[in-house]
Amino acid sequence: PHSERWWKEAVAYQIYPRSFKDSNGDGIGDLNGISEKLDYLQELGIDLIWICPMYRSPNDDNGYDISDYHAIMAEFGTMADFDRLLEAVHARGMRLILDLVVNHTSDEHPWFLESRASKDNPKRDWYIWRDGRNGAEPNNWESIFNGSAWEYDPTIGQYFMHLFSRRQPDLNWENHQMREAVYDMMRWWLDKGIDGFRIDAIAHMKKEPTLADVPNPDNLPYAPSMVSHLNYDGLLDYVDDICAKVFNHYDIVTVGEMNGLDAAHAEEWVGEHRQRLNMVFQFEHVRLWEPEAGLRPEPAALKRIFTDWQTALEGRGWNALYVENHDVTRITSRWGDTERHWRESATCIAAMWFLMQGTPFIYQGQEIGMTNTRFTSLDAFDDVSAHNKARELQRQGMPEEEILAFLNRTGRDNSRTPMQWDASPFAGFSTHQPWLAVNPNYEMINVESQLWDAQSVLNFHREMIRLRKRERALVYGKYDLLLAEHPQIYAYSRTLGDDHIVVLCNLSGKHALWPEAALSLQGAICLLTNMEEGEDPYRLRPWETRVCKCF
Ligand code: TEU
Ligand code: CA
Repeated sequence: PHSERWWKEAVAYQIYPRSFKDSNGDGIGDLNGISEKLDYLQELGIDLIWICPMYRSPNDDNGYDISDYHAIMAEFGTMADFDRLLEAVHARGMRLILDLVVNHTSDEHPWFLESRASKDNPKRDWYIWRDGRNGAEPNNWESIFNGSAWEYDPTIGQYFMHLFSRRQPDLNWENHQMREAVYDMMRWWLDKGIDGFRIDAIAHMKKEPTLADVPNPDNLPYAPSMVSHLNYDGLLDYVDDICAKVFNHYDIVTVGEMNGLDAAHAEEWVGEHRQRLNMVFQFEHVRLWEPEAGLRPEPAALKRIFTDWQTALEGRGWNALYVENHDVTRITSRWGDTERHWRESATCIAAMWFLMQGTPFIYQGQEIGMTNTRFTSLDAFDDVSAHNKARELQRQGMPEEEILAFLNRTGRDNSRTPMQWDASPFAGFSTHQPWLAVNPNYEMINVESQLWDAQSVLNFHREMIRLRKRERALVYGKYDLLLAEHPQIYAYSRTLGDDHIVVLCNLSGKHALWPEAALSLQGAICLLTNMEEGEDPYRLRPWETRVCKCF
């Protein structure tokens, strides 16, 4: 059994502030916009809010390039606005966590400006500088955002490492002075009273120490140099240092963004007795989708990955549950069927991931079934990584329409379009043309139209959240996979003491049946469903989900 913690019982909601709500009509979401919508979030049943970076930033990567950790991005408001937001969240009994971006800073951060100024600057070693090799980059590592991971800086004539954009130089975590400065910054926010952090790109903080080339004989498109900085040996020593010096002194929740971790090693990160992180956002189910983005995964693959994580951590550590965020496409477009079964697939997938063991994180707009958008020109994209990718594909000679189709299918901007609040111009997000075009389907998909529709995706989420709060088995209960071999149905149970709840999801556009002998629903009571009751209890219609209490 699991120990009881507030953050295990919480339902979390991720806000991408630029796209959530614009309060002052400049087309850009802001902190006061978030404050305006707290009633909405509370009514939905949210207890924990994570806001993506709202710090001072030149916005090369929408705030993930921070130039001042102690200031608010001018477009988002002021520190007073932040303090008011934090207070209002707490007044409602909700909690707020921030994005902690310390793998890198902006190239406009004063630390970097000092570091680049001269070789003997005391902060030179706070970043990763190397001489070139034969007039070229120090090694063949690639940036996650395409191109070399090195940028030449003419001031001194050395290169600095950037795993993301060239305007996001990587901090050197081997340097203890730098660490102490970062720890002071963390304490500053925690002392202000925030409730924890989501730790950005934590998987990449440790680099292979010799910075050796990584051979790529086959010219693989997916950066092979990842092996030298993704969950690299010794990374946990950094984590232990952060926890010992900062996190463990506060009653907070921490979630690491942890690509490159599999279920077999999850316990090392979140095993409760280890006093490291509380949870990680693992990537295995997200990466099912690479590199052939657009193909819906087989239910078998989803079952394997989620079941591995559920089983590995049972009684030992806690999962963070999610299927959407600001870096991936919308889940109904990715795993569901927006053409024929938009509402059914949005709700069916919701029950599937949300009711497992762990703290669920809903991404803004997911609760109304927002879908991928469609841009008609490359200029319409905002994301720095999309533009880098487009340039690379252009160089490879891919025709423009194909690039457009590829980015429309895979691009991160799909999940960054403005939140669709109502059917008025600009979807009620703003009174002004937004920084990124509203998804053209906002007249059909928006909060207002779903509020009073009992069958809506929004009300399904609301009911599902209420159900989780009512049934402790859905929080602390043990997970067991059911109908393991069924090709269409993802089914599992949650058991706590005498309580036994079964979640059934037909992840397909076809009817799905199973024999009663494999899973009996005798005497079961239906707690939640996305359809009217059918005639046959052992048949699920396309994208039907049913959550039942069994006796
Ligand atoms: O994303 C980082 C991220 O997704 C990597 O950890 C991942 O391993 C990589 O994309 C491989 O697919 C975070 C933020 O969520 C993202 O928005 C930022 O752009 C990025 O860090 C840089 O700060
Ligand atoms: Ca604004």
